[in-house]
Amino acid sequence: MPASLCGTWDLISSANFEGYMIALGISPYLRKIALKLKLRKVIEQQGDQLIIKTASPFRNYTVSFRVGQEFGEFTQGLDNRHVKSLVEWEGSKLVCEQTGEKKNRGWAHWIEEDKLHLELYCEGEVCKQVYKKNVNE
Ligand code: YOG
Repeated sequence: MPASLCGTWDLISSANFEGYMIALGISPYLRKIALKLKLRKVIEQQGDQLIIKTASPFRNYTVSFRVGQEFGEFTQGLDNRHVKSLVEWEGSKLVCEQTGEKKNRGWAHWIEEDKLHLELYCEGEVCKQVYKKNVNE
Protein backbone atom coordinates (compact mmCIF):
# COMPACT_ATOMS: atom_id res chain seq x y z
CA MET A 1 0.00 0.00 0.00
CA PRO A 2 1.61 3.31 -1.08
CA ALA A 3 2.15 6.04 1.52
CA SER A 4 -0.99 8.14 1.83
CA LEU A 5 -1.23 11.33 -0.21
CA CYS A 6 -3.96 12.60 2.10
CA GLY A 7 -3.59 15.85 3.95
CA THR A 8 -2.79 19.51 3.47
CA TRP A 9 0.42 20.23 1.61
CA ASP A 10 2.17 23.55 1.00
CA LEU A 11 4.46 24.28 -1.94
CA ILE A 12 8.15 24.52 -1.02
CA SER A 13 9.80 24.27 -4.43
CA SER A 14 8.84 24.57 -8.07
CA ALA A 15 10.95 24.08 -11.20
CA ASN A 16 9.91 24.91 -14.76
CA PHE A 17 6.35 25.92 -13.85
CA GLU A 18 6.88 28.62 -16.48
CA GLY A 19 7.72 26.06 -19.21
CA TYR A 20 4.63 24.01 -18.34
CA MET A 21 2.40 27.10 -18.48
CA ILE A 22 3.88 28.21 -21.81
CA ALA A 23 3.15 24.73 -23.21
CA LEU A 24 -0.46 25.16 -22.03
CA GLY A 25 -0.67 28.53 -23.77
CA ILE A 26 -1.19 30.58 -20.60
CA SER A 27 -0.79 34.33 -21.16
CA PRO A 28 2.30 36.14 -19.85
CA TYR A 29 0.07 38.13 -17.47
CA LEU A 30 -1.43 35.00 -15.84
CA ARG A 31 1.94 33.23 -15.79
CA LYS A 32 3.42 36.08 -13.80
CA ILE A 33 0.64 35.85 -11.23
CA ALA A 34 0.75 32.04 -11.08
CA LEU A 35 4.52 31.95 -10.54
CA LYS A 36 4.16 33.97 -7.32
CA LEU A 37 1.34 31.91 -5.83
CA LYS A 38 1.74 29.99 -2.60
CA LEU A 39 0.03 26.85 -3.84
CA ARG A 40 -1.57 24.37 -1.48
CA LYS A 41 -2.81 20.84 -2.18
CA VAL A 42 -5.57 19.38 -0.07
CA ILE A 43 -5.96 15.69 -0.85
CA GLU A 44 -8.75 13.47 0.40
CA GLN A 45 -9.12 9.77 -0.32
CA GLN A 46 -11.93 7.33 0.41
CA GLY A 47 -11.14 3.99 -1.14
CA ASP A 48 -10.77 4.50 -4.89
CA GLN A 49 -12.30 7.98 -4.75
CA LEU A 50 -9.90 10.92 -4.57
CA ILE A 51 -10.35 14.65 -4.36
CA ILE A 52 -7.40 16.93 -5.09
CA LYS A 53 -7.86 20.60 -4.36
CA THR A 54 -5.26 23.07 -5.56
CA ALA A 55 -5.77 26.21 -3.52
CA SER A 56 -4.29 29.68 -3.79
CA PRO A 57 -5.33 33.22 -2.86
CA PHE A 58 -5.94 33.89 -6.57
CA ARG A 59 -7.90 30.83 -7.74
CA ASN A 60 -8.80 27.33 -6.64
CA TYR A 61 -9.10 24.21 -8.71
CA THR A 62 -10.66 20.92 -7.61
CA VAL A 63 -10.66 17.58 -9.35
CA SER A 64 -12.53 14.55 -8.09
CA PHE A 65 -12.27 11.09 -9.60
CA ARG A 66 -12.20 7.34 -9.13
CA VAL A 67 -8.86 5.60 -9.73
CA GLY A 68 -8.99 3.50 -12.90
CA GLN A 69 -12.11 5.17 -14.25
CA GLU A 70 -11.83 7.64 -17.12
CA PHE A 71 -13.64 10.94 -16.60
CA GLY A 72 -14.19 14.21 -18.42
CA GLU A 73 -12.19 17.04 -16.89
CA PHE A 74 -12.68 20.73 -17.59
CA THR A 75 -9.66 22.70 -16.43
CA GLN A 76 -11.73 25.70 -15.43
CA GLY A 77 -9.67 28.72 -14.42
CA LEU A 78 -6.47 27.02 -15.60
CA ASP A 79 -6.21 26.64 -19.39
CA ASN A 80 -9.99 26.06 -19.72
CA ARG A 81 -9.74 22.93 -21.85
CA HIS A 82 -11.78 19.75 -21.90
CA VAL A 83 -9.70 16.60 -21.55
CA LYS A 84 -10.35 12.92 -20.89
CA SER A 85 -8.49 11.99 -17.75
CA LEU A 86 -7.50 8.63 -16.35
CA VAL A 87 -5.72 8.27 -13.02
CA GLU A 88 -3.99 5.04 -12.02
CA TRP A 89 -1.51 3.78 -9.47
CA GLU A 90 1.80 2.87 -11.07
CA GLY A 91 3.55 1.30 -8.12
CA SER A 92 3.59 4.02 -5.48
CA LYS A 93 2.94 6.82 -8.03
CA LEU A 94 -0.50 8.20 -8.72
CA VAL A 95 -0.36 8.93 -12.44
CA CYS A 96 -2.86 10.91 -14.50
CA GLU A 97 -3.06 10.98 -18.27
CA GLN A 98 -5.01 13.92 -19.71
CA THR A 99 -5.93 13.22 -23.31
CA GLY A 100 -6.97 16.16 -25.46
CA GLU A 101 -5.63 18.92 -27.65
CA LYS A 102 -2.26 19.02 -25.85
CA LYS A 103 0.00 16.02 -26.36
CA ASN A 104 1.72 14.12 -23.55
CA ARG A 105 -0.30 15.91 -20.92
CA GLY A 106 -0.72 14.68 -17.39
CA TRP A 107 0.77 14.60 -13.92
CA ALA A 108 2.17 12.26 -11.30
CA HIS A 109 2.08 12.45 -7.49
CA TRP A 110 4.12 10.45 -5.03
CA ILE A 111 5.52 10.61 -1.52
CA GLU A 112 9.24 10.74 -0.88
CA GLU A 113 10.79 11.45 2.51
CA ASP A 114 7.53 12.83 3.97
CA LYS A 115 7.16 15.25 1.06
CA LEU A 116 4.49 15.27 -1.62
CA HIS A 117 6.07 15.33 -5.06
CA LEU A 118 4.31 16.43 -8.23
CA GLU A 119 5.36 16.40 -11.84
CA LEU A 120 3.18 18.22 -14.36
CA TYR A 121 3.65 17.27 -18.02
CA CYS A 122 2.66 19.00 -21.21
CA GLU A 123 4.14 18.58 -24.68
CA GLY A 124 7.60 17.65 -23.44
CA GLU A 125 7.74 20.26 -20.67
CA VAL A 126 8.02 18.97 -17.12
CA CYS A 127 7.27 21.08 -14.07
CA LYS A 128 8.55 19.59 -10.83
CA GLN A 129 7.02 20.68 -7.53
CA VAL A 130 7.58 19.58 -3.93
CA TYR A 131 5.09 20.16 -1.11
CA LYS A 132 5.60 19.83 2.61
CA LYS A 133 2.92 18.61 4.95
CA ASN A 134 1.10 21.31 6.87
CA VAL A 135 0.28 19.71 10.22
CA ASN A 136 -1.76 22.73 11.40
CA GLU A 137 -4.52 22.34 8.80
O1 YOG B 1 -2.92 19.56 -10.42
O2 YOG B 1 -3.14 19.69 -12.61
O3 YOG B 1 -2.29 17.90 -8.29
O4 YOG B 1 -5.62 18.92 -10.53
C1 YOG B 1 -1.54 24.28 -12.31
C2 YOG B 1 -1.83 25.60 -12.91
C3 YOG B 1 -3.29 29.78 -11.68
C4 YOG B 1 -4.12 30.29 -12.83
C5 YOG B 1 -2.39 24.01 -11.10
C6 YOG B 1 -4.16 29.15 -10.60
C7 YOG B 1 -1.49 25.60 -14.40
C8 YOG B 1 -3.28 30.84 -13.97
C9 YOG B 1 -3.10 22.68 -11.17
C10 YOG B 1 -3.41 28.10 -9.83
C11 YOG B 1 -1.42 26.98 -14.95
C12 YOG B 1 -2.40 29.79 -14.67
C13 YOG B 1 -4.22 27.57 -8.66
C14 YOG B 1 -2.16 21.58 -11.59
C15 YOG B 1 -2.72 27.47 -15.50
C16 YOG B 1 -3.16 28.72 -15.35
C17 YOG B 1 -5.42 26.74 -8.99
C18 YOG B 1 -2.79 20.21 -11.62
C19 YOG B 1 -3.34 18.20 -10.43
C20 YOG B 1 -2.37 17.41 -9.59
C21 YOG B 1 -4.74 18.11 -9.84
